[in-house]
Amino acid sequence: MRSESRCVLSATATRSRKTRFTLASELRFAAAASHVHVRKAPKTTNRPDEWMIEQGMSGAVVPALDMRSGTTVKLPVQTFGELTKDEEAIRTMGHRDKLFAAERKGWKGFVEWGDAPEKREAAHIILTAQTFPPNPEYQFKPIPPTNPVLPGTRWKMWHHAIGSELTDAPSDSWELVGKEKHPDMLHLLQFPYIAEPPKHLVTEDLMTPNSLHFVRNHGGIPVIDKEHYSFQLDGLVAHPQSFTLDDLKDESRFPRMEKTVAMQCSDTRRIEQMLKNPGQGGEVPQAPWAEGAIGCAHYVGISLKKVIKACGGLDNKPMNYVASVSWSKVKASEVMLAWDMNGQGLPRIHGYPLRIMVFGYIGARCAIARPSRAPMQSQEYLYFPQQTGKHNLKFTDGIQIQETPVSSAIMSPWTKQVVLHHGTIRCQRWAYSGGGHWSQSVELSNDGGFNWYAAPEANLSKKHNPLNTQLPEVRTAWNWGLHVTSSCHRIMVYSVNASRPATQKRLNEFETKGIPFAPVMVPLAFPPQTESEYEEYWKEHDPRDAEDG
Ligand SMILES: Nc1nc2c(c(=O)[nH]1)N[C@H]1C(S)=C(S)[C@@H](COP(=O)(O)O)O[C@H]1N2
Ligand SMILES: [Mo]
Repeated sequence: MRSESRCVLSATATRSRKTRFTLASELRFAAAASHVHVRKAPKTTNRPDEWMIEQGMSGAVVPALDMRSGTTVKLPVQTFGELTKDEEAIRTMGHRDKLFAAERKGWKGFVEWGDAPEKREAAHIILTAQTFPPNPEYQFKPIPPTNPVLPGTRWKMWHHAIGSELTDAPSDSWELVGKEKHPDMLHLLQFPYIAEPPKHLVTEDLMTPNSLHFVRNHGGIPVIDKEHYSFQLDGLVAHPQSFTLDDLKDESRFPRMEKTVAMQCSDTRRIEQMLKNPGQGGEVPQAPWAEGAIGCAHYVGISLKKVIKACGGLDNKPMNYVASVSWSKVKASEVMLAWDMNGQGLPRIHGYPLRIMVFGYIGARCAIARPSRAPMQSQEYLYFPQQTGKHNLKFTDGIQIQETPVSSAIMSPWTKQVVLHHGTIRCQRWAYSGGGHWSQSVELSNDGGFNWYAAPEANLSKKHNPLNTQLPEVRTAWNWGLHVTSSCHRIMVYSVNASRPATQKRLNEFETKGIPFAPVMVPLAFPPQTESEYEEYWKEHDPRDAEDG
């Protein structure tokens, strides 16, 4: 059948295209019909998702190829068994309500792990005496088209497994989202809560309203009563002290400080790296960030340097979380204890009643100093050189990320959008020079990066000391943790230039017929030429086929 169809097709090669197509589809129809009658379908050994696997669209189930010997062998991939729970081991830990009871008056949903090794050990045993569902997030499955995008099932289950003070953490956190965040937020992870504003709202104003500022939580949000709040400065100072909020706000002791700060997560624009390979890192399964994880707000507070001074200055003891922010940064008063964001206090979801802001450093440094969060720095926010295989990565090989990268993003148009224009495409974007510096120059290329056009100076905000330049391709700085995406942001649009007469004519036809122009991937809604135009063409044109013989 097949060779016959080939023969028929070649015989029709000099006929018009249209005729050829008709013949081919008739033949295919005949072939399908004879198949049903004559042969019984043999049993397949394929998986139903065979095609997806072969095309690399189901990375989690692609077998590794073992070519270490003379023959190539497909290796089995990791699978997950039934969920298990060792009730006895959990019972021996004692009452969870006692183990993880409320610790501080006026603090709900807070458990101190760092200073309580026994408690940490008990929690560790409880969590390892049972299994939880495997990572269901985007590393294994396509990203769901929902909002919240990811539910964070395992994080919720971990909190419920600990119980007591942490039982309500997931629901309290979500309730706070409803109260404090804009209804248009794109919730990437429901718990711990991670969200960014939609693109059109990112660039609406230079300043980001609190309700639209991105959120990156690593756990629940403790509900803290400000009367019972105190800020403890210990470990690194000569005379450790505890301060109430009123102490810190006392202007006779600490001069006020105000600053407009652009903060971004080290994972901003991670999605571009993710599309190359989901990578590795504790954070990766949680935060498929796009370009909205950047926000600019005005903060009021005091310099951490002044508080350290009030505690007798630095002692030469080893330091914890804050130590990882260099002393020079503190000395330059670039580390701030802030209690106000855009004149509206500090939202609970952003650290109420007090948070640290480290100017020009990744968001992950903007926490309150806690020894328990040290692993975040030493094991999570690392930039791994890509030439080292994931199987060989050691935490000590990673560069600890501090300064924010140079970055920019086109927020409009979007990739795969159809743009109708008269020769000019308007782009909306943000640009940031990294490390707290403002951009010197913002340039746009319409040919994939060969020619660049600078944005007019009048459109740029005030700047300070920029030096960094973006790499052209995301692949150039791809890293296993998918951190600090700093390459040029690329979009791909379908350009329809109505300043061309033929294009305008076609657009008019769509308009007359009342048919929307997009999407461009559907079959043409009406033919681009009439049948007679087509015939006319072939009367006047030679098909350019060589004479046989
Ligand atoms: N206590 C605490 N501080 C924290 C975090 C956190 O999970 N807990 N996340 C950090 C990270 S990774 C970032 S990017 C910023 C985000 O700040 P935002 O959620 O207020 O926008 O806070 C940082 N400070
Ligand atoms: Mo972050």
